[in-house]
Amino acid sequence: MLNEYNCWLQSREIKNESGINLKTVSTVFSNDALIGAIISEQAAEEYRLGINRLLGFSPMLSQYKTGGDKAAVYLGTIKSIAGELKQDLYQGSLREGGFVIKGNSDGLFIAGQDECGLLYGVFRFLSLLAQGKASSSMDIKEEPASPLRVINHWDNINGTIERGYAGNSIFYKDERVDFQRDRIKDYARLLASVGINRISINNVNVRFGARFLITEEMLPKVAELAEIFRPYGIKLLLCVNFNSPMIIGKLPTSDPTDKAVIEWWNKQTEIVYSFIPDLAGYLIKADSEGQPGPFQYGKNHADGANTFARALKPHGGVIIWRCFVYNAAQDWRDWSLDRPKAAYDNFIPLDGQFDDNVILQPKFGPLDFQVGEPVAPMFGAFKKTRHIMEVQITQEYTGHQIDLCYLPWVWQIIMDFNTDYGPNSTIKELVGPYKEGHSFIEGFAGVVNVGLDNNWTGHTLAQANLYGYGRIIWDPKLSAKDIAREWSLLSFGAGSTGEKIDDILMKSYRTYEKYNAPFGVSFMCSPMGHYGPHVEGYEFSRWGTYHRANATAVGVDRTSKGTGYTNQYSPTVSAMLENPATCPEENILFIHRLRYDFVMRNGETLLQNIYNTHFEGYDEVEAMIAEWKSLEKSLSPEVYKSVLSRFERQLNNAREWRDQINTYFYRKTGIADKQGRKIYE
Ligand code: GCW
Repeated sequence: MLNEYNCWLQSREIKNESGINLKTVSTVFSNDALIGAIISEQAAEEYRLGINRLLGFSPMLSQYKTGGDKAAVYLGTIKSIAGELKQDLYQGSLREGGFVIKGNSDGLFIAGQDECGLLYGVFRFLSLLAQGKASSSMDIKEEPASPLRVINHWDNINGTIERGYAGNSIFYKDERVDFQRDRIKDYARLLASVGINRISINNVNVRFGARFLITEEMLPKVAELAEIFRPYGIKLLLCVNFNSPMIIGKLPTSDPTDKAVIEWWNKQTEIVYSFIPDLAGYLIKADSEGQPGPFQYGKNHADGANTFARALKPHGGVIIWRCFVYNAAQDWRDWSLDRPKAAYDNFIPLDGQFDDNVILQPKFGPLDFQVGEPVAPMFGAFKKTRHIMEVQITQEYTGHQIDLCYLPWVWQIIMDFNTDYGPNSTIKELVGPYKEGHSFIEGFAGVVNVGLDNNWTGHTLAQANLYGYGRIIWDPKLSAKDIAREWSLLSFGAGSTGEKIDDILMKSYRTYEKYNAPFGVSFMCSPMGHYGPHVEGYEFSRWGTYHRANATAVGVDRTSKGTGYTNQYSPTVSAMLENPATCPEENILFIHRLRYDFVMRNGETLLQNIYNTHFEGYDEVEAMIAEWKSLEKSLSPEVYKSVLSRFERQLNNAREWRDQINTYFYRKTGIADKQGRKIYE
């Protein structure tokens, strides 16, 4: 039965049906690189732990010696195994982190392109073994699609987490870095097992004591964290405050073009690297929602980013620069401003002006992680700028890990989105190493959903979102269904329980979407908290998130006749979105302002579809609860009850959404539900 803490790395005494004797292992490492040696050692240790977890015995590991005893399994790099054992596992070169798993009459070889590749190869092998898919004739070659596979923490130094729904921070407590070593190590293992290789450990809103994480006083503790993550091939990123030269350095300005400011960043960065020589770099939220940035000095974001880039360059570091830059003090009276246009308008004109160690990080959608948002237009449009895509694993707008919402579902839709800038320009085809003149997306950053809760994610089934994030960015061709199946097999084992659970997962996104704000119209959620409905909660606010419903129509016209947002896409995508008959219906109110009597593809009016989806959404939650109840006997009481109690809260939430949305539109229109279902006055 599931031990929630162990997530997808369960202890499970399975039968070894692989046909391989997994007991004797030779390590074939070349110990030339220090960090590489640490990672290879960890890979071997993970093999030992993993076999113990799954088969209940501890294999014998020994260093390979020429002429020594034959082993059953060999762990090394492709190069070291070719050199020592004359096994030609792969000619050519895989990407960093790639690996080969190959069985032949000489044994089973798990070989990385590099040491991280070995580590990932070991984890893949263990995963396949646990899924009953390992065999003595395996022949697998893999390499990650995304070079940068990043986790972002929005953890605050006081231990709280911005948009965190699974307890307090695993990194901080009482204004300081404070953590349980074992817990962090277990976390690093979970992340490495799905291929994560970068982690930012503090909130992008860098406030209070967190502003001093880059000082000599706080760096020793940060360096301890780096040391725990290092053997797992995970490098740290630190979020910095743009005004640090003033806050820490007591300079009169933080103007990124000022000589003293440039000098200050160079010096401070040297200090940072003296504590953490392999720091991946900095991450910054500038000119965004109250955070300082270059605009306050009349400078643009290339001026800002390049100053950081030059300070980091001598150390091999990068600056990851968020594109969530928009005017957060808008006037609802003004229909001409359109927040979703902001990121493109601010950054596309700067394409080509960023140094080669600047990586931009736009959110996947143009607004803010809403249900039913289209993919942002800058993807496919950048040609000379390194960039990654930001998604939320934490469920800020998707139910706070109270409601079940399986996110790989929507990530698959994102991956399949065709930017249509020539052939091979779907998002999943664009994921890959940066190349000038191409729009390759170098990876992803996921705002993570973990905290100190014993099961890490609050909702036990939300573990599938963390797992799925790692898997889909490693291989964007994986489907949401494949990932759900893998995850449930690893978590619950073979059999109908896991199958039923992945079935529930697969329905959950659409169900959530049905009772939420209709058809991509967005931001009908409660202000600040973002859980539950408040239809006009943001309607007269300063945030630029309006739906503008009146008695006849709802939505914002973002076509070329409206705000012109659709002009930011390639001509074919723009044309597809502009036409209500071809615009995806889940995004239709994001792009169009439609009358309630607009007829949708199923022949029903928009209004009737709003009613239908909201009734259905609630009913589907009820059905999921019944399915969950049918699993009681096959689950531990702890897991069964905690998930059930969340489902019960979800049902209440769905009820509020259903009734408030339906009543709102009924009051606006005076038109009743065709099917006569209960809509409150
Ligand atoms: O959606 C908003 C969130 C903020 C968050 C911001 C961002 C970290 O409500 O909590 O701040 O996005 O992405 O910067």
